[in-house]
Amino acid sequence: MAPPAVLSFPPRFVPAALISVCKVSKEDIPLSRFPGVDLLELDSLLSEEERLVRDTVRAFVDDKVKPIIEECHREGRTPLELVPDLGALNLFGASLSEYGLPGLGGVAYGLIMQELERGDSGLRSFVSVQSSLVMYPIHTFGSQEQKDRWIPRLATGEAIGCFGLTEPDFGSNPGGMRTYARKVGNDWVLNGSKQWITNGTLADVAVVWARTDDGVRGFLVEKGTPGFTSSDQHGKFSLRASITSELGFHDCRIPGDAILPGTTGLRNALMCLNQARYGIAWGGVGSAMECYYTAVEYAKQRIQFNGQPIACHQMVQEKLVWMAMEISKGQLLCLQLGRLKDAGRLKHWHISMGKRNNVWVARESAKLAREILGANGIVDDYPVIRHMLNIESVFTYEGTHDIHALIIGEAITGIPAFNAPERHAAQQEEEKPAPATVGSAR
Ligand code: TGC
Ligand code: FAD
Repeated sequence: MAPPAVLSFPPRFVPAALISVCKVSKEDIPLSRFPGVDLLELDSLLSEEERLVRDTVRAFVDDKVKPIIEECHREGRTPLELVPDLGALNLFGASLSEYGLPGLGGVAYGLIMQELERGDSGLRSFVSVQSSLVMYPIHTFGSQEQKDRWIPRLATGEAIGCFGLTEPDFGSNPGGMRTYARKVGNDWVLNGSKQWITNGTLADVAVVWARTDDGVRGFLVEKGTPGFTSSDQHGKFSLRASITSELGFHDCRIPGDAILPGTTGLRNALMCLNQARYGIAWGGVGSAMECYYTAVEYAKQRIQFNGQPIACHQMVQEKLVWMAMEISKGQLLCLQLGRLKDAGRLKHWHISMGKRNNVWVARESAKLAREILGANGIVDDYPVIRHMLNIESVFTYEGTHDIHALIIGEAITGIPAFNAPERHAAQQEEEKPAPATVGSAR
């Protein structure tokens, strides 16, 4: 059924009441084609291939993601029905070139992340984890057998992976990890736990980082291995369309060849993070673009005082301008990161600049857009509140905003400022609060 002309603007701006009056179901309304946010004609700096990749993923997000994502977020469910399409579009491991993968350059890869995160940060996470944190380490540090076994299945989405670095007591400081892999005969025996692991319960294979007698090494642990448990973490108000899990290893025996042979220390895990953080820098722009676009359209249509749209007020315009300016700067930053990556000159602290700045821009943009939408800013008829909640996870994971400040600070000064001076055990004992005496409280 062709929708009435009044419904020709993007569906998210059609009030639910209007839909029921016109007897048009949400599915019947033509899906919008996001026009992009490009105040500086940055499109002219992209190659034809880069634009094609971006536009393909943009259309995929409009056609397949947007119609279901609010429901997934409400239900706290990963949109697994999208996985075959993501695989068919070659969005898993898109920067690899073996096994029939497209071997895209850094900018094209980044644009994929931008568009996916415009849809939902959890969806971008799914693809980031699969590509940067599972396929990348298997490809870079794995044996030929490991690559042949996993890369083709991960590329199609037939297999799902997860990345276990964070532990309950070691988030920003993964170097303190307690998970231990002990060599027993030809096998390895793992003990420990990981927390906050994206896709942990879904994963067919977990890339697990563990301490050994020879330093930190990476291991592939397959679903169903005795002694390997996983359970979902509940109560999340953020990234609800993405599963987050705990992993447990209880005398978990894995074969000797489950080690990623090319891993030699924590730096290999951090190399994986570089790939994922690079994608997040672009993803932040995508999230901010969606919030900005929603706010502009809303402000032009929402009438208050004298029949005027709220966009006519200086204070509203200032908010929109802040978003537009910061998005434009974020886009330029990403583009330069991508060009440096392709030239082999990208440093890890460059990536920190991108992750830190652009996720902050997305966070601030979500807040401003929510203000502009007034009460409508808190309901999921519009994507803003979902992005606002999601970005809290993104602000924290893959290195918190402040950890990235310290990474950049170390690059500038040459002085690492992560560690406060160590406190002695006696000092810690002294600082413990005195036990409360029964009946002493007044
Ligand atoms: P530090 O002594 O500084 O470094 C240890 C070794 O690693 C080298 N290195 C790096 N190598 C490659 N890339 C980097 N970014 C690197 N940073 C450091 C370093 O040169 C050293 O090498 P070597 O050969 O001398 O041993 O390590 P540290 O223990 O002091 O920690 C440094 C710190 C705090 C920056 C780091 O640990 C850190 O980045 N912490 C944040 C933790 C984090 O980001 N976790 C993310 C978990 S995964 C996740 O969140 C997935 S979310 C889902 C999604 O992505 O969508
Ligand atoms: P903490 O390290 O305890 O930090 C708490 C606060 O202290 C932060 O504000 C931090 O900036 C500050 N702080 C800590 N140290 C310093 C310092 N030296 N100087 C100044 N400030 C400091 N991990 C994985 O391994 N795999 C995954 O797939 C994964 N997915 C995730 C998905 C979600 C939804 C979330 C929320 C997290 C995920 N994580 C994952 C974990 C994530 O990487 C960690 O949460 C993150 O590294 C921060 O660790 P933490 O939460 O323990 O915070």
